[in-house]
Amino acid sequence: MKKVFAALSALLFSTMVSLAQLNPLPSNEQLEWYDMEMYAFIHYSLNTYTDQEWGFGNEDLQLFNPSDLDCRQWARVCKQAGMKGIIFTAKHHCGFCMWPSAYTDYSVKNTPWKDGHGDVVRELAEACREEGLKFGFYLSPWDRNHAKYGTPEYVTYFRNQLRELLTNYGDVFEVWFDGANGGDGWYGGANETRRIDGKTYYGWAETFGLIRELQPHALIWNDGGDRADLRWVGTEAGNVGETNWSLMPGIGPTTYEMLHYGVEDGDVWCPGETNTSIRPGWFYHETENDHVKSLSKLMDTYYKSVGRNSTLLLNFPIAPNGRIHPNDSLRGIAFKKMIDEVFKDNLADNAYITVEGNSTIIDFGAPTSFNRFVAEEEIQFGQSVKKFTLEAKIDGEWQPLEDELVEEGDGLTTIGHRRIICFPTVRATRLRFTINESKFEPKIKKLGVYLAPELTPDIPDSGEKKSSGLHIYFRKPYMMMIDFDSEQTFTAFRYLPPQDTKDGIITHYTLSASTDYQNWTKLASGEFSNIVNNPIWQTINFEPTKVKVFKFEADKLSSGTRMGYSDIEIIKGSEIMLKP
Ligand code: FUL
Repeated sequence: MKKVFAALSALLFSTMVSLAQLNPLPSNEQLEWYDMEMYAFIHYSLNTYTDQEWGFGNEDLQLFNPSDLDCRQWARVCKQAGMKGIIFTAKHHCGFCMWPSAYTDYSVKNTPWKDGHGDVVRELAEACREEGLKFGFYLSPWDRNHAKYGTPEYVTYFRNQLRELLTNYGDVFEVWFDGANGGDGWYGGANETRRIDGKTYYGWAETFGLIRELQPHALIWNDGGDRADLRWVGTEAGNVGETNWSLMPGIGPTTYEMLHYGVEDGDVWCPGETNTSIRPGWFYHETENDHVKSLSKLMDTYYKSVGRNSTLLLNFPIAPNGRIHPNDSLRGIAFKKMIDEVFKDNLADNAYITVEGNSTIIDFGAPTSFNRFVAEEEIQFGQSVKKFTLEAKIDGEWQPLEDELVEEGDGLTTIGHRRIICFPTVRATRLRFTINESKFEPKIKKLGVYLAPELTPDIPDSGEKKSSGLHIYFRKPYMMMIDFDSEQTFTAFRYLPPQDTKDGIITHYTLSASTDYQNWTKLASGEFSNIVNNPIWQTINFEPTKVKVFKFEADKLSSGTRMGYSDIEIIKGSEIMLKP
């Protein structure tokens, strides 16, 4: 009898194991993470004072002396903007530490701010606790300041810093390891290019082990190597695929498709976190003060992240005075108010609901106007739904509804934690939701039907190409020329990289000018930091210069052999006020 029992339990156990393999499940921490829905990124470092996106690693420590640094203001703004936590750039690629690390001199302790006695990480962690927000940090693995970067000694340094952040600042909900490893940097004065293999160099298994030991509830975000708890969604534009599985293969390289859409038969639970900034850049730039994202753009981002089985990690940059700029805080708070307004009244609550086979029919009893549909799966049992349809009964006829935010198809694919479908307002008596395909018996937790107010884009995008009036020609595949009928005085050159491909994006450039096509003056050369992941307008400012012809050379491309561009803009001295 005992033997039979043992055999039966062994069978049961192995069936459970293989079922678990077939249907990986989220951890409790991942379940709590979905429910956070939105949390903030804060980008603040020496870059804030040099107007850069990536510091080189030799920026002057004397620059860090904010007049009015107030982490409580950051926490209050984020809370009012509906954020449930904050992830802070404790160290960005330049290597400058926002806490007084014992392992480097390149930190707040050697700046004039609070005579070197300040600790931004501590002030923020405390402010988060006071406001009831969760706290997390970004620790850049790439360090353009450290002399030993590229050797095993640096990895020890990196882990020592990680230990400091994990042990001195209370509970941490997420640790963010950026995947960027651009190559060149200051590196203690060596001033050279160093390449590492991001998948192996940092010894992720051991590094993750440290986090599991010191902060067992922290989630790990990583896009450079071993699969962690959360994945990047392959873009910084603020959207994940309409098909979005929370699964990934446990090992092996990832492609854009895998990151953006997840992998239906993946064997580990690794949901996508959608990260984007409330402005074009991650760090503060005065020239972007009027380019804070519009309410309609932010709502679009919300539908394409939280509404697609993901969360939204929304960045607020800190201005040089040490506070979130009023343009960003007002927009952030308006964003939260708009979300509340859209979802305040679930029309399904007062409707009569029946189930017929795979269909759920929501009967409103009378013609009712709506334009949003929400469905949620019981995600703790796994993600099941592959395909569904939606129909509205209008004037006695069933009419199909489609997701208006997708470019191809009806967009009615996966559901997961929460799926929001947007469509033009219909006036219907009933709504029919049918699950057509699923991986296993689906469990639906909630259905919602809403009427969102119409939004007029508050910052209209005219779609006008700024380069259309310019005379542009190429001397070589990597050399663009722009000439004018007569000499003119210019102060800035702006480049918008290709928007639909990564081929031909210029990462390093040289800009020269001439008045006679023979004698050239170099105006600037350098790097367009983070341009591949965030392909936004890049501005090159220079002293007012008389120009008949510009020569814009691509010293390095992200990939491909021909420089690409979406748009070019050249600014005359008096046209707009730009920072010198
Ligand atoms: C990128 C970084 O290179 C950017 O500077 C920024 O921190 C963003 C969140 O991740 O990959």
